[in-house]
Amino acid sequence: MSEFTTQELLDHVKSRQISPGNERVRAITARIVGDLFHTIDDFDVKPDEFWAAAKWLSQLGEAGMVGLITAGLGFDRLLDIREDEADLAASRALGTPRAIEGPLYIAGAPLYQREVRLDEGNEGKGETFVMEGRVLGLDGQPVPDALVDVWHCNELGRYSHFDPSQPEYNLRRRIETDAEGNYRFRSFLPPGYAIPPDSPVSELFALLGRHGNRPAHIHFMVSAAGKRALTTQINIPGDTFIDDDFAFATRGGLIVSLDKVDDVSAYASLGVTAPFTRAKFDFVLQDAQAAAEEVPGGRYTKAA
Ligand code: MBD
Ligand code: FE
Repeated sequence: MSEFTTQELLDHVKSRQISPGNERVRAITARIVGDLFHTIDDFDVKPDEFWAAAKWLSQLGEAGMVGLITAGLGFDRLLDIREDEADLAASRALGTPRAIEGPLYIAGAPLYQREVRLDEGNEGKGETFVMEGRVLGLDGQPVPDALVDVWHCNELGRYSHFDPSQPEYNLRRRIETDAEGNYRFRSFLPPGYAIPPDSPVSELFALLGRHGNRPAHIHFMVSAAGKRALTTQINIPGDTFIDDDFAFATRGGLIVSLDKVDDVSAYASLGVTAPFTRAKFDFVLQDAQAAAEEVPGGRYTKAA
């Protein structure tokens, strides 16, 4: 076996091939491995430190928390910034700002026409909240039969499917807009989210001197024929962490205004009997430039 310098080792790692492989994957892997070799050199990383990091990565995967770390280290927001930049570069009109999907979306939530009680089975938890509005095109025209897929955490900041104590699809619903593009739902104002304590993620964040809190938010995936599917979130104003989101996802255009509704007569079908808090919000969708852009669905569905 030959003796290698670090550079020779890197050259070998990059160049060994028994078949062409994939050029892009080869180039990106070579860059990442090279950068890590240099990081280990520059910081004089010791074997114990390297293996502690490798063990941490394994635990992160076993805990199903890779998606939490990507959000917390800014990668999810980075991808949104890059999509925005691509739209600007292509002179593509922007609709409602996109915001990260996060790692907690589940496809296939129960589907309803025009309105729904998102908080079914959660009666009495939190402050009664109704969100309503329309799905619009860039031209301001309503989009009939658009799909509004909505999900948020429970009163303890936990999401169904990731928290075994909650029923299937708790606080997750899909709403199809009516002919005028209207949707509305009743729920409660959710609290913020905090990363699980005693987890690989909290371990790293403690070492970074960072908190792991997200401000109160509600997730949406909005789609319609001929429109580009939109993944976004709205923020509830007044949260301590609104400008200090651990996932860097808060955006100005997505902080809703809350108003108090005293006349509940128009909300009987949602079972509202007392004054409640409301947010009005219209989603504006871009035009799809290719059929693939219309397809809603979680990030792993679309990933190759
Ligand atoms: C969440 O609720 C969330 O939306 C993100 C992005 C990361 C962790 C928890
Ligand atoms: Fe969330």
